[in-house]
Amino acid sequence: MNTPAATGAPPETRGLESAFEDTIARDQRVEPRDWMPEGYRKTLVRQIAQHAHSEIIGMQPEGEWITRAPSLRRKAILFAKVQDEAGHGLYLYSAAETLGADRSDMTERLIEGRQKYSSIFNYPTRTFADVGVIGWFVDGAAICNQVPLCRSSYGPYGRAMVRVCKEESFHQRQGYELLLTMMRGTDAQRAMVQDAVNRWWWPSLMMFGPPDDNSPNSARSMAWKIKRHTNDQLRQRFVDMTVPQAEKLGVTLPDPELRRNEERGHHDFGSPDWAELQRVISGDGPCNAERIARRRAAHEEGAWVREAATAHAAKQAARTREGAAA
Ligand code: BYC
Repeated sequence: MNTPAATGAPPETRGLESAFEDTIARDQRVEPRDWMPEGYRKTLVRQIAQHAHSEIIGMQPEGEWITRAPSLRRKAILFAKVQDEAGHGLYLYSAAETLGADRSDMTERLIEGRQKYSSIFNYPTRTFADVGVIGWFVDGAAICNQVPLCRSSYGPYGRAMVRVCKEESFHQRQGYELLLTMMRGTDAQRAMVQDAVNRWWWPSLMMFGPPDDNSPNSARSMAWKIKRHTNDQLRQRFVDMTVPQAEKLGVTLPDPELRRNEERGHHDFGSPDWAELQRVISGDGPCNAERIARRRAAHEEGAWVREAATAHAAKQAARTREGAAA
């Protein structure tokens, strides 16, 4: 157990540490000004930075389709969704800043490959059906993972998740509605949907992370109530939620082992290729290099905006000082 004595906390922080443990035990929120163990702060910065980077990199696979969307309506919807993802990234960077992380440092770490982002965004979007399947699977997986994070023990993270989840629900429904429309279309459109489902199913299951017996961070994060469920529990929830939706849509999920297990009250399913997940996480997925190169270029192209904003802030601060001195 992580009692103050067990963690070997120095005497001067023991009272603080037991107050922190008490907050967690009572299911109350830890706020930025509260004392927290360094491990708790570091775990949160790791997870929140990775989450923020995922939202920002996640704009790329779908963003590529904005100019090619088949109608003005689809273009407007996709534009709005990709903009929402930028917004999610910004709330999350702000949440990480409340823990003392520096935004430009996080960006540097991302483009130097020292901080991770979700494996899912390293796969290519080949057809417009991929846009629908990303909404259905990827945003569906995000909802399963993130709704429990609304109760995360760290206040700013949990509160950011409330708004993010509302928008993710809209994203998921737009994806599913797009696919329903395509399934009512031609044979070629139905084939495009099935092909996209086949390509995105396994990578979507990998979004939940490695299996529980190979997830080094889960136990600690769950004890601190940063994570509320294990990777496998959330993966199961996603499969159970998605199977009836696939039946309604009229597509097959590409897993011969997938079947309802009445005894367990859940679906049994096959195992994703965990070696593939490791490869993608370590930088060797189909689009890792392209995603990072694009992010690096966008960061460099935006340098003048950051410089202008800094110069403007300095001018305003000088004016305020002059006003106060006058
Ligand atoms: N991809 O001990 P584990 C979105 C890493 S945004 C890459 O289980 P943990 C959306 C993991 O970080 C989707 N890396 O870790 C956006 C750890 O490495 P480090 C992002 C992964 O933290 C736009 C190592 O593997 N969502 O949905 O307990 C459009 C061992 O793993 C992955 C979030 O970030 C992966 N799939 O659990 C549409 C949600 N899996 O850091 C949609 C918040 C594992 O020790 N994050 N790793 O070097 C979480 O819930 C957790 O961090 C995870 C991993 C479940 C992802």
